[in-house]
Amino acid sequence: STKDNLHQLHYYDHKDIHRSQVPSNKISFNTPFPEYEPTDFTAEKILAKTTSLDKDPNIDEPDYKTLKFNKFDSKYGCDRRSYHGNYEFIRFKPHMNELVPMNPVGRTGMIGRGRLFRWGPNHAADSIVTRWKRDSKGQIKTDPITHKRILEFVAIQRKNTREWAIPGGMRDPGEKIAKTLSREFKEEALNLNNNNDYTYKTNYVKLIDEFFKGGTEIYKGYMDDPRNTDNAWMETLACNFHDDTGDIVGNFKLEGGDDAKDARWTELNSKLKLFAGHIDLLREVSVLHNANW
Ligand code: RP5
Ligand code: MG
Ligand code: MG
Repeated sequence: STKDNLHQLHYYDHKDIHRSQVPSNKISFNTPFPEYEPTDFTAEKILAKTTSLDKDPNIDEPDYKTLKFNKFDSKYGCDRRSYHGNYEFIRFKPHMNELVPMNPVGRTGMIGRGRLFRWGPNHAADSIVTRWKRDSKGQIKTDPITHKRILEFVAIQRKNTREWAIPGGMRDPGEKIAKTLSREFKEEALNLNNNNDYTYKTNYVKLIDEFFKGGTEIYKGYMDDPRNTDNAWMETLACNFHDDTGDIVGNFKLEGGDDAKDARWTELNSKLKLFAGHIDLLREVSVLHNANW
């Protein structure tokens, strides 16, 4: 099922830092793996000391002990709960006493936080905005083989990996998840942060906020993301916002912004090659609308 796919671990490499190999039968932390020597990696940017609460302290800082794991941590405005229930803890290294969150899916070949800001779950939200594919007369197109109607979704191209993806991003401290969904879409697919036309922007924002009230939850849980480590991982809430008539989103002027370099309407089907586990989210959307896949 989709949920199982999303729990896969693909062992993506970080640019020049390589994960140690984990055979598929040794992914689970319950399986003994005494030879396991994970790469210890936390990016410079994450390690750099700061007073900002956007980023968690390192294990050698006194504040590390004050983090409220498996709880909502009000000091950081950060939800440290996993969608999969309470996560467990593991020694950072076998000879060390410090305990760190343990990836609920299993070993990734890497310890530390990699490029992630938080220990444990790092919460994100993904907006799957869809409409029917139509011909010039406005008729919905169907697939010649399956005879099912074809959906289109808004895809963005990520600046960091150049891969196409669903627009989405990290939940800001204290932010409601519904806000994350619309904010990231406005930033990445509409580039509204860089639009100075005030009238255009306010009208547009009203339209979009209204449209974003009618979402359907597609998935919430672990995301098989290239940044995941044994101690820090992505979890996401994905929502579908569907424009059945095409009259609302049809007016959206797509433009990549923030961490996206491009944004486009893209046919939704099983042949897409997308970032992380995003293809599995789209499959669920095709099922929801009984659309071609
Ligand atoms: C993925 O990373 C999520 O599905 C979401 O799309 C994304 C959030 O990270 P950034 O886009 O902020 O890098 O796991
Ligand atoms: Mg973003
Ligand atoms: Mg993003």
